[in-house]
Amino acid sequence: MAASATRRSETLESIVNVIARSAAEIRQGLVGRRGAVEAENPSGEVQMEADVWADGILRRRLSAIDGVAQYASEEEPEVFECGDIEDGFAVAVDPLDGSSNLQSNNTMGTIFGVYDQPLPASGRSLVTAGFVLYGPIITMAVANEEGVSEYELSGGERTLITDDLTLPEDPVVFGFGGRAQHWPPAIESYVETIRTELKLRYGGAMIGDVNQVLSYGGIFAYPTLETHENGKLRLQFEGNPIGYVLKQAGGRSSDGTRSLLDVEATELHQRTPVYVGSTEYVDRLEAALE
Ligand code: AHM
Ligand code: MG
Repeated sequence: MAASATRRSETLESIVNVIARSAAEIRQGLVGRRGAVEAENPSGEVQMEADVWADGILRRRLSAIDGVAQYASEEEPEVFECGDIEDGFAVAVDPLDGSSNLQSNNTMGTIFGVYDQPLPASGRSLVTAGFVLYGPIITMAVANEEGVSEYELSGGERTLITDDLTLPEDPVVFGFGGRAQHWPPAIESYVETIRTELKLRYGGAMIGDVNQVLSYGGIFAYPTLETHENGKLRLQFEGNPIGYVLKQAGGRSSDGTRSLLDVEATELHQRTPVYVGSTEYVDRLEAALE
């Protein structure tokens, strides 16, 4: 990463602008793309027509940015090389997080992480990360070393709502993924306890659920399961970017024993348990799993 500080910050600004503009196009193009295609993503999950299409838009537009050297997506097996990694960033995206919600017409998102190292990379090499949330309105959260900003998007244009998005002090909500029958006993008893303190909010798209935690405080998890030790979510495309956003918003993340940002990156599509939110609740979760 030999580029000058000015060029680096211009590239980061371009990446965020391109994602905001792509989000407007993605949202509009969801109509008529709610069905599955006859293919699986690299994690063995059914792909929706919208997943493939959103990935195509993001790959085309992000890889064209001068200063983006690698593009990788939850929907593609390999890293797409598009520049000199010695002199550019690697961008990892989940083009449509929660796309199974297309069937029930519920919330979805686009997640992105901009890494300073070739992929797969540690969350410690993230320089910017964030997400777009396709709710009743489109919002975007962007985290960098200065903190977390939230924008409303209209036609791809960003309007700043706050440049200091921080978790509220009194946590209110929780949401845990997977089937309770597959949770290890320690997760089950942790949830038994916190459900007497917090309100359940689970919508089936990590981004929607994480944004509730960012708005109200609390904890979101897609935990370790007895059937799948590493849960469902992927480190490069989901765990790291969301762990970074939560940290910069004053909370923290964990894989059960350590910050997600400290999990060793071994494979592009590796999975990890994800626990993110208010520090007190993530700390208690780790203690419950000890
Ligand atoms: P996706 O990125 O392929 O849509 O999968 C990730 C999603 C998360 O958004 C969400 O937390 C989880 O899958 C929900 O899974 P489940 O339907 O098994 O509860
Ligand atoms: Mg996802």
